[in-house]
Order: sequence, then C-alpha cells, then structure tokens
Amino acid sequence: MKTNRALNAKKTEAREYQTPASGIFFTVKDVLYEGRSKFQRIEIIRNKDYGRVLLIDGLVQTTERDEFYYHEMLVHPAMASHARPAKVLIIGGGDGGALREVLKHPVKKVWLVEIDGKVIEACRAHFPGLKTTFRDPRAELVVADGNVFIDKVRETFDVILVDSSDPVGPSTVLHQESFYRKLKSKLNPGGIIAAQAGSLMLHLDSHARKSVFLKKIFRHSPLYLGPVPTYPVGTWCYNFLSDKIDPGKVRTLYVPDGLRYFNPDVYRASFALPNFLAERLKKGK
Ligand code: AG3
Repeated sequence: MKTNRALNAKKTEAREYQTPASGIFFTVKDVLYEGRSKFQRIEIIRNKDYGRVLLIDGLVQTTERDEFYYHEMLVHPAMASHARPAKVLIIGGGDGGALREVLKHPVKKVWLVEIDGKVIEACRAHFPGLKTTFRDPRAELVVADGNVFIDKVRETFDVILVDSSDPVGPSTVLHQESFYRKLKSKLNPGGIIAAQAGSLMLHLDSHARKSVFLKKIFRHSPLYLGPVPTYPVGTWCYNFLSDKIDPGKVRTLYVPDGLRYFNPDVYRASFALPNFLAERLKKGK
C-alpha cells in the first residue's frame, strides 16, 4: 500500500501537494501523532497559525483554526432545512467535528460510521475540543466501512452526512452512483443528504460526473459552496440531496445558537454558483 507522508525527513515541515506542482505547507511546532493504520497514514502536528492539523495520507483533513468553516457548512445546511431531524447518520468524519455540529441540534440519535478506528483514537487523544462530543449519550460510534454498513443497517435516517475524503483514491466509492442509491434507500420521507464533494477547482470533473447521476436519483441535487482556507484552492463544494426539500424554497431554518460560520444569509448565498461551474454542470460530463 502506498501512502503519502506530509512530514519531511527532519519533521520541521508538513506539506500537502494539492497537485504535483503546488500545495500548502505548515511549519511544525510539535509532532503529536504519527502512525499508520490498516488503511492509511495518520499525522497530527501543531502549527503556530492553525493549531493542531490532522493529515491523512498527506492530505489536510482538518485544522483547529478552520475546521468550523467546513464542519458547519457540511452539517447545518441539511440539518437546518429539516423540520425535525431525529436520527442522523454520519459516514466518515472520525475526527468528530461533524458529530459535534449535529449534536447542537435536538436530535435523538446520531450514528458515526468511520472505517478507521485509529483516526477516532488519535483525534480523541490530540484534539481536546472533541472529547466530550464522543461521550454524548446520543452518539453511537461504529468502526466499519460506510459502504458495507449502509447495506446492512436496518435503521432509516432523517439526515445523512457524508464526511469522506477527496473524490479520488480510497474513498472513490463514496462518490459513486451505487452508493447514493443505497443512501437514498435508507432515507426517511422528507430526508436530506449532504456530502462533501471536493474542491471547486481541482475536482470539476467529479462534480460534473456526479451531477449527472445525482439528478436521476434525487428531485433536488444542488451543489453549494463554502470556503475552507486549508483545503485545495480554499473553496469547497458540497452536495445537497433531497426529494422533498428545495433549498431555494425553504422558509424556516432551524439554526442552533453559537455558530461561528453558518447563518441564514450564508445558507442562501452558498447555493449561488460561479459561471464556470454552473456551465460545466449544465453540460454534464
Ligand atoms: N473531509 C474532507 C477532507 C478533504 C480534504 N482534501 C484535501 N485536503 N485534499 C475531512 C474530514 C473532516 N471531518
């Protein structure tokens, strides 16, 4: 198995090559965790500007400084659009950030299905802000492959959130038609799925390819955007998928107190797409 390291040999710097020719780097204050699981290489370092940074196979997954941009935008558009989300499923998201955001809503139960138990352990140990989240009695942690879990699970859900990695490499399956069909079969009437969809600039092909099949599966399948400073090119895309809820027509949003990024204006603005993306989606593949 080939895995990429972010740390250099002297462990003074961690970098992600976003393309072979450009990327992002962090100087290292401390290395908090370095390990390899059955699935991937996990590194947690500390940086002066971004605090703790989690990298998996050399790709930035989350940083203390900007994780709320991503987690609030992955979770709240779907959760706030649903009048009463009681049962929620998160696929991926072993760092616990998405779980923390879901738990800000009055949900009954949240399942978090992460393939790699080592990611959960490492984040629990080294991201102190997330400890209590994992202890919430409404949360059930399942270490399993999301794609297999969804075949077997008997429950159905009001909201499903897909907090995967990029639409290339090991989590490719979480960006395929068959997976979305399975997710839909586990969605309650009126349910909503939100999925991280990749970078605005780097994953255009993937957005175009996915939009073709998502349109066939869901009545409403808009993409929405949000900034994430440490992800490739800084702007990130998410899929909003539902048969019932059209985000353009939602009148009441259920927004928990104390959020740092998300609010009703951000919600509305996030569905506005730049021309090059809208045109590409219209063209399909
Ligand atoms: N999920 C999305 C990470 C994608 C980042 N891609 C990259 N750096 N090339 C991260 C999990 C956060 N809960």
